[in-house]
Amino acid sequence: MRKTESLNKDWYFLKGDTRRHKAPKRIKKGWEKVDLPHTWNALDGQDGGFDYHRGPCWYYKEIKLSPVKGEEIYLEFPAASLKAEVFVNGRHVCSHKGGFSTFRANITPYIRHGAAKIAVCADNGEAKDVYPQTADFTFFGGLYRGVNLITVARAHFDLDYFGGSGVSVTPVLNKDGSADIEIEAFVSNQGSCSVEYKVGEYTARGNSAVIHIDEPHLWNGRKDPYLYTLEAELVTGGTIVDDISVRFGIRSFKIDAQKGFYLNGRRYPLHGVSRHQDRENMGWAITEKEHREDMELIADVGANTIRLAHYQHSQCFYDLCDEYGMVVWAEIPFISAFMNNPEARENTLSQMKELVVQNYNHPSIVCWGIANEITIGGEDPDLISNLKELNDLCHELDKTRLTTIAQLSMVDMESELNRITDILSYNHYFGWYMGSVEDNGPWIDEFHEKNPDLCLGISEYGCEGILKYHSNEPKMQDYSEDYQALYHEKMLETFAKRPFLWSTHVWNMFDFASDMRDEGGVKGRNNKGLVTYDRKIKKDSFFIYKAYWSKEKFVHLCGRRYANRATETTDIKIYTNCKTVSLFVNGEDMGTAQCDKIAVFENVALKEGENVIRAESGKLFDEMVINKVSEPDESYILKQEDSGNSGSNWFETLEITGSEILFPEGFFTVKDKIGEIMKNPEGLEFINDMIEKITEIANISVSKGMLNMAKGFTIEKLFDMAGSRMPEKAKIWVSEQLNKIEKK
Ligand code: ADA
Repeated sequence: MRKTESLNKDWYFLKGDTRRHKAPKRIKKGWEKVDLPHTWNALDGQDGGFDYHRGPCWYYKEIKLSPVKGEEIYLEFPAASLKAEVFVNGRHVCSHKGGFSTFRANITPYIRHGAAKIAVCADNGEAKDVYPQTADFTFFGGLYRGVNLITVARAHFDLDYFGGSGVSVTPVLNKDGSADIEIEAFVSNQGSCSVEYKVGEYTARGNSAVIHIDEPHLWNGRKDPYLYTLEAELVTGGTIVDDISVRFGIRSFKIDAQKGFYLNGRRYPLHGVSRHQDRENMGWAITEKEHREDMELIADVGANTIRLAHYQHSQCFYDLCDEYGMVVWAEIPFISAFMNNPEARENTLSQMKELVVQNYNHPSIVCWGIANEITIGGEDPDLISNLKELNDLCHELDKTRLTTIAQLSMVDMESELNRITDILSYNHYFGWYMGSVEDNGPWIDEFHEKNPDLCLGISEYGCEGILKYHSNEPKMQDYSEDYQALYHEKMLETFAKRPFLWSTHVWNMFDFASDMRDEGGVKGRNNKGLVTYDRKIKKDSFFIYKAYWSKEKFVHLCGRRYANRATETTDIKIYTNCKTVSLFVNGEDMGTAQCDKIAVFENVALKEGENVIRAESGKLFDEMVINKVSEPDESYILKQEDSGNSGSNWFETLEITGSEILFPEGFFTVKDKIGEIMKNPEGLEFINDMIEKITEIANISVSKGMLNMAKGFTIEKLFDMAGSRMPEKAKIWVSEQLNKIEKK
């Protein structure tokens, strides 16, 4: 019978660039004792500077084994970031590329004298043959999901095929309401063994079998995520030689371009969040406890879908999604920068194969995401063909689910990229990086009108919300908790009016590490979460979602961290899903408001010093203290030097001669496309120079890849994107420089 043991305790770890293809024979000085899960980037991956350790590092452990004849011994790696080389007793056992999927190695032939000296080189260094290489998150290195030892009989449910479980379950819901559970077992060295199955009272046998259930209990999302368990046994002569159990759920879904998502024949509008797997001071080396906490918070906000970005997550988390009834988008890290070489292409395919094979039985998953913002570097024909191959691969491996993609905001509404996958979503940051929050609705409407046959979702949208910043007049890019909340209020209104969207996913449920960032005075972090990186504080924006999504009644006072206010009166905003809410200030009744998710009590008078603010609805209440102070608290405003936006005032020094944008005949103007301007040598020089300036003022990082993509944009369009960050004077300056360059 199969035995699975954790090998997480007592490893030795060596950080540094040693020879990655030669296993160390023994531990020398400099090796550190560690337990798994482990990453070497827990601290340097989150502190900014884009200088976290990337490269090969070694793990080493000796184990005693007394293999019984006829048994096979496997090492199981639920993840090794980003690449791994595994050695046992000095001999190379296997290589793996991809930091997020399970792989196993049969080490039986490598065991010597009842011992295995295991050496694993994990490598998160730069490479051309593994994704991700460019993305807005830290690539934590290490054996961050632990290691297991599996002992099985020679005949066993397969352990070698792309890290899968060895049994695939495909529940088919029939028109008459009954279900056929199609089961397929993959067996190694089967010999005379037969396969027997049990699902509750139902039984079946054979490598392929079907169990018919007359009245199945459906997996019905958040309401009733019912799971069945399939027990599979490998039997010979009345003896069980191997057994596994697999959970599955019976459900149907469909997506309609006009009406959105359906679960089990009923409309089931999907609204939810994206999740990254890292945690403060732990990086990716988290345990079941952290996974559960994350899920509890996601359930608490009332989400019914999760985009598990931007890579394969832990089995533990997909299991939780099944148990909580979350509808899941699963994806591979084919992200941001397309690497045009055969090995990289092969890596997209192998990571996809692993994702699908390893997660096939999870009822929560409804779609496979083939890429995220992958056209940043342009829409290369080889990229399109890579995407199509991935799309076909998903369909070949899985006939029951759909394919999807997260498009870069700028992808043309009529691009062929929108017609590769079955459904699609866009990442939009109107109201943060560009434009204004009001631009989202019209964009969605125009897309829907132009593509009435396409199932559209919004896979990312969000903005930074840093707890220490506050304002009476929240503005885009002020990083305040208040702007973040306001932005999300507007996004929720936008979505409520557009029920044709098949899903919406907030970017992001949690703040996360991105060591290259320097945002709003916080180094190494993306602060777009509804909850802080340590999961300790739910920002105000969390509660507007809860008001829309959750049935659990609550009352939440906004602005509790905006504690010092220098005004005579102040507005008090409450998020709630109760119908009425009453406000008390220092015990005095300020009245009761009817509310539809938001209630605002305007111009509430404050007394000097402490004011106790209390919102009540029935037995529910929330309380906070606001201090009336004489001077505005300067710590609430982001300081220019902390903005990571050093040259914001560069335009002050610019010399302009006119006061408006002109369009002289024969010369370049802001109506010309960047690509056209770049064909002219002087134009090219100017664009390169301007990119640097725009990067500074607009705090947008315009990479070479992005520039490539922007070639089709006019300069006017760039102005639009920069929004308020591009002052009028700067626009005129750009226009005047262009007007000096003659078109040839
Ligand atoms: C992109 C990307 C995300 C995310 C986001 C942001 O859209 O897909 O990984 O980090 O940008 O916050 O800027």
